[in-house]
Amino acid sequence: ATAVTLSRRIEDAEDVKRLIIEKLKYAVGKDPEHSVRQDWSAALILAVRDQLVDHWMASTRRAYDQDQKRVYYLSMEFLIGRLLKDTIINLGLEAPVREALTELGADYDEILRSEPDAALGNGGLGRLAACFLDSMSTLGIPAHGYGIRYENGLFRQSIRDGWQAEEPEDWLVTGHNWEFERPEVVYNIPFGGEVITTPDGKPIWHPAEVMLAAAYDTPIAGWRGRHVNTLRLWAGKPAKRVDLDRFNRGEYLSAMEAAVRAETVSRILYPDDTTEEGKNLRLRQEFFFTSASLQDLLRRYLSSHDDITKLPEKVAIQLNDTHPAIAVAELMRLLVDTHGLSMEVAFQLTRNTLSYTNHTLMPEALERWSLQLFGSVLPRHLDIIRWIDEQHLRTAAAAKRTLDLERVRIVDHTNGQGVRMGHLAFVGSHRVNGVSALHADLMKQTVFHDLDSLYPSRILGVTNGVTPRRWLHSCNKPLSDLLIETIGEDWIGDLEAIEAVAPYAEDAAFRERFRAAKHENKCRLVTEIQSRVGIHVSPDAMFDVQIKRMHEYKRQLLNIMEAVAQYFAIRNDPAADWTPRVKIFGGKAAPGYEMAKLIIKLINDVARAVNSDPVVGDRLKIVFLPNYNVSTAERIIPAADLSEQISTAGMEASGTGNMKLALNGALTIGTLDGANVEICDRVGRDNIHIFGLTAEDVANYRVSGYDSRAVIDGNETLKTVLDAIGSGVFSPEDPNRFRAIVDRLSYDDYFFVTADFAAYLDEQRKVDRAFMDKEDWTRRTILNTARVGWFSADRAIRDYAREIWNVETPSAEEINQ
Ligand code: 26Q
Repeated sequence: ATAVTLSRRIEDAEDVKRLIIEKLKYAVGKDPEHSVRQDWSAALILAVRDQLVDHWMASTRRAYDQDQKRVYYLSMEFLIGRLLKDTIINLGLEAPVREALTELGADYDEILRSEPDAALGNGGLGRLAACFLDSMSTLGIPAHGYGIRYENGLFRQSIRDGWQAEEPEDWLVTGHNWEFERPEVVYNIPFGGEVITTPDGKPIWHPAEVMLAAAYDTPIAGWRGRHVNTLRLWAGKPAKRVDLDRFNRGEYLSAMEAAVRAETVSRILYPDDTTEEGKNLRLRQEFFFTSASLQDLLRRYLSSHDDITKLPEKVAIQLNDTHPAIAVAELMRLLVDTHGLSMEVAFQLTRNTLSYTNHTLMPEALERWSLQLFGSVLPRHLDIIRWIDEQHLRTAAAAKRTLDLERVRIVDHTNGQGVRMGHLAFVGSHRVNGVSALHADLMKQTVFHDLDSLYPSRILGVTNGVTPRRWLHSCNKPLSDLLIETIGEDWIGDLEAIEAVAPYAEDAAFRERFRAAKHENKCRLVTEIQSRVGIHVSPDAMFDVQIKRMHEYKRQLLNIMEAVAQYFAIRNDPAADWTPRVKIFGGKAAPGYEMAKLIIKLINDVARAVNSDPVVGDRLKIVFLPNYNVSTAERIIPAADLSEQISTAGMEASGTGNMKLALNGALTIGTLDGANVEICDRVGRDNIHIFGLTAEDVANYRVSGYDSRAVIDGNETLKTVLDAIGSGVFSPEDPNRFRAIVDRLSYDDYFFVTADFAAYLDEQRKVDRAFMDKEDWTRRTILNTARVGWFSADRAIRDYAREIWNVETPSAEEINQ
């Protein structure tokens, strides 16, 4: 072969200029003179992408040459957000790129803002997958993310007259310049039909329909860009585009039917609707991407290994929640039907290869498919699952204990009837993890109690983490610069090194600069609030932030009720010494979740009254920022003073916004829920504002009963707030608008909003007083930044690598050299 050495290495801004112009001309097809922002953006992304390719290929070659164990992260969601800025920073190219663009007459920041925000996820679970990709690349673990290339990601939210409205998000229309289409990588995905057993007893699946999964790859660079992994997303394609016979008969639409059906599978992301009934399309989506991913990784394994029974030594597959849990049956099917193994051997291999992360305990959120639906879409898999269930049942029966066998079965035979995907994932995995210490504990006590007793030590906790690259270094330049100047830059690749800044909490000059960084971020957000929602807020007020999906258990309602109480208090005594606050909300409600949408309306109705009341002025402002997504998070988090983490104890599996906000120097007001518990342990009880019921209190109340009526009657403030909301004080044009909310709290306060109301208000007043003491507040925020280094996604990935995947990771020193 001819050895051709191509190099596009960048040494300086001149190189960047040359490469951008080259892309502009030969890839985008534009003359710089006539290029618009979109052209510059495409050219820059393509030029930066080129920089990844050599590292990418070297990473792949290394994994092959050294026969390294590979990690596959299967997730229905990857909430990536924008890639350009982080990639440029990871590669250390920010200075030359900025200079080059300036010289070319293009605006770097404007180009960054024009990149679409890839919202291929709902919230925490999807963003965690994205942070983990970053960390696996940073740690040099040979890994693939596998997911779906949704044509439409999470809907775009707008606020019309205070109500949420949804529009489709077309992130692909401007072209996704990061990805490489892989037309040669396609797999058959069968659906439906029936299983017929041959005379010699071999079951053969005759699917009714076969479609294709086509691969699209996005390179993912970690810190310093040395190792590059692949995010491989699957798009649905028809086996044949048009039915020519039909077309020739003039049946143009029906000639396309199969194509439309196949493409539908990757058309749209389900907006997390935990109460929604399972849908046929959702099951098809789950099987589609899981099957394609397993076929792909088996092909890769077999291309350099001939003994399939050694699979678990070279492959670890992580299931991000139950969404890809069908992998248990699909891997069995491929091993048995395609590779000729026995069921027994196939099951051993499957279990030793798979592991499962659970992200929720809420019973209504646990996936379960009716036997009817499951059998009609995946008949062969239903047979395999029944076989696994039989084996599992034998283990359970042999384990002498007094177990209700019906409750541990994968296939539920009681009146509910159906396949329990959590049980399937549990039984088919060698490790099952929760996402915080408390959550892992509650898994053992509640939904997985019986399975835990059958398979002790299978459950473990791996507390979530966030990538410090995106969530501090890149999104918060003022603070990152200050940290680098003060303690160096080791923390970027080894976040626990940020602890070195703790002593500076006692240094008045440093505190002044820490405050200045926060102030700069707040001023930027003030401008954004003004331009996006037309509300003027003061950067000197406390920025009190609750940003997350809208859900009753997250209790945005408790937060806005506190605002109402505070509003009335201010009106009663405007001259008192109030701590000025801006309450900032952001979050989407699932389109079918009426209560969550009503709470958005309530926030906006209260905001309207408060913000326009001249008596109140700067003492209280309420802002709902529409279309909360990764990019807006990157601007809000650095500007936050107070982080609201106020879920009903026992219901938030971990939370990750709590980590991002503390890292960026916000104090937390929160319940002892999810990872808040561990944040409290690390920052210290004096540096966090904890209130309310514990998970244990909540569990006890659920047994003994809780009387919210009595609590409301015993608390004047609470009564006043609820009366006002329920009687239309904030909705005079429709006085009954919020009746349903007040009724819910009065008769069936499932999320204990009324129970925690008084404690929450007390703690908020302590926060007010604490904020007034500027020096002490800053001291405590510095200690938060300094002490949350453990919540790095790098640490979480090291835990997975060691305790679940059995793969090596480099030491922190090796990362930083
Ligand atoms: C299920 C069935 C049908 C349609 C949609 C879904 C669905 C989709 C998304 C169910 C759940 C989700 C997302 C869950 C999620 O984001 N959980 C969060 O995961 C974070 C990462 O571990 C935790 O920090 C949060 O506490 C947890 O709520």
